[in-house]
Amino acid sequence: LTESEQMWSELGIDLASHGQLMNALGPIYRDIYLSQKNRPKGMGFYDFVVGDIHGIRVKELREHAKSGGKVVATYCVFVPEEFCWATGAIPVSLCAGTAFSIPAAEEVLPRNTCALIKSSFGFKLGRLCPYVQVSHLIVGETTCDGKKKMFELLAEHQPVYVMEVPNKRGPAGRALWQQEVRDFKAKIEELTGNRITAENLGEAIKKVNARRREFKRLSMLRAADPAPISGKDALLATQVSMYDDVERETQIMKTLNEELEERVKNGEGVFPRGAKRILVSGSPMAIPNWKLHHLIESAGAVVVGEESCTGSRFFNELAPEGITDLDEVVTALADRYLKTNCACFTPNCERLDDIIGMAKTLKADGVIHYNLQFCHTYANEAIQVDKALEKAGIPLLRIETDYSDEDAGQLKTRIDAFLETL
Ligand code: BJ8
Repeated sequence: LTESEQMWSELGIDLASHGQLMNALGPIYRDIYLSQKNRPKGMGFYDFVVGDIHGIRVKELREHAKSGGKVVATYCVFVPEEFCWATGAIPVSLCAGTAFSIPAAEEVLPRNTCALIKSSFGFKLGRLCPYVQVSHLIVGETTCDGKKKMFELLAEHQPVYVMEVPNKRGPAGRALWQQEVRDFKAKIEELTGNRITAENLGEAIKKVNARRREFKRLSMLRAADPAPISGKDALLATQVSMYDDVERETQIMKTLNEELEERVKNGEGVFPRGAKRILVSGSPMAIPNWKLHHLIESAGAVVVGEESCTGSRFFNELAPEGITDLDEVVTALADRYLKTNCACFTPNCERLDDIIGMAKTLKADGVIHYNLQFCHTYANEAIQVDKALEKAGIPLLRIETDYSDEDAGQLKTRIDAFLETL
């Protein structure tokens, strides 16, 4: 066994199936990513990370665990990662974006469940993900019914803690969320044995904000024509930073942004000037879900932004800095997370404003709304998105899909036709 295989086997990974998954990922990454022309040099780090996706980072997490540190796995951007960093725990985002793990999940879950839920659950059942295996606690949330119920089943296999996210943002919803955030804080303190103070939480907030600021900077650089980076590469940077070390990511993104600033200054880009510009909005895209971006960019258009949890919802809102009273920081932090414009809220008008605002700032020619099949919140909210964009005069294409490649041909036809109209 190689060193990595030895580690995976100690973590209880099913080596045979896992080997198939790793073997499949390499060629996909080569086709989708490495075939791109004129990529920024700064993407080299991400190529390296994906090339050893279950190796180096897992090894770091394992060493952290061996020296008494905790690893906290999450599925959603509602979970305040700052509490983890403040107590010396490491948060990792788990959301899974491959059809490979779905057959294992479908032995238990109904088939008409969204691909993201099935893929996540399948990673545990199939013992395919070392990040799941290495974590001490999985944090779920009640953002949608499918996830909520899946977490009950997941708890049969591993410790799971669920945060209740309100349906409405009014005073009652806010009070509930404030309490949920406080309970989660207590849970992390209990898990790690470390107290959260105004100081360590303040430090954690600064670190996470620094990464958020670099992502906001990247987002603004993508407003240039020609776009200095492909949508695929920008998406990858977000996906990786969700499970990587926060300070390392900040540094990597800073270097990448400096390179992109030069490109913008020199009028250099990855697509010709005047290429059609698309804003993607909707459900999150977890690694290795690059399907829609790849289809759009293969058709000659460039994705200039993502209004999603693997995009703007991950970094747009900064957390409050400089508050010295612990209770006040926690309150302000909870309020920051409540501003996540997820379709789980009713109403969720703020998201419509975000989409229109981003489309304008990023000079998008059109928006493609993406929702996973069987995701009722996003599918139904797409109707509101449609109305709001029509009013704003922004063209929209609505796409519903899953992780399989079966509909790739049909999607390509629809995307080509949409681009023709722009
Ligand atoms: S804050 S978008 S990461 S919940 S796609 S599992 S909603 S059926 S992912 Fe999400 Fe948090 Fe909201 Fe963001 Fe359910 Fe829909 Fe599946 Fe979804």
